[in-house]
Amino acid sequence: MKKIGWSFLFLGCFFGKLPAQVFNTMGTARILPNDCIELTPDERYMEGLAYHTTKLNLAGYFEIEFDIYLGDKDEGADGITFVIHNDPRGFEAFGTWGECMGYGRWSRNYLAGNYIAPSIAVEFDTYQNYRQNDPACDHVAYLEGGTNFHTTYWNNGQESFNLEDNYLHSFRFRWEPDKKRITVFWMENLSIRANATLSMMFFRAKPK
Ligand SMILES: [Ca+2]
Ligand SMILES: [Ca+2]
Repeated sequence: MKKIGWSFLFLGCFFGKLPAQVFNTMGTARILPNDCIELTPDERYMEGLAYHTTKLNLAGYFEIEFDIYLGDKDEGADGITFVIHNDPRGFEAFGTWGECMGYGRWSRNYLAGNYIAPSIAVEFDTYQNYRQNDPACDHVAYLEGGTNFHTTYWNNGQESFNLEDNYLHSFRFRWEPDKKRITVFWMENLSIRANATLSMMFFRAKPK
């Protein structure tokens, strides 16, 4: 499959002020003056990451909310990932570009190259890649351990589901520590409910 697009394109718009020092950025990511972060420009083979510098306490309940914009080109690629990790590289951690969306690695069984782990992630995928078991439609999926390979996905029940519809989309991520349960809302629709199964190492991580 020929790559036709760029690594990922994302504008996360936050309510309230977005001071630049709250985020560590890498690659092409940049803080915009309108409380948004542009992860990549509309160009091919770009990769950008932005990390919030406040560490999460996984012993407590939390929700994280922001808006996502994936452009207006249905043929675009590849999408973005929302990642929570305890990778020893900290704010320097990054994954592979292209179909790995700055998070994962080329093959789930090949532990080489760049990937973020231990970690959990949600992908907003706009391009079908057979190696990652993607469906033909755009989709939202839950990921773990630095691989984009997934066996389930959410497309709002629409085979024509399209994330690049030129709209801002609300995203809400809920963490319930007692159940180790992740819940994801896309435009207030329940899109993912998953139990984090991977890496007790990750969940043993001491919050700071
Ligand atoms: Ca699309
Ligand atoms: Ca994909």
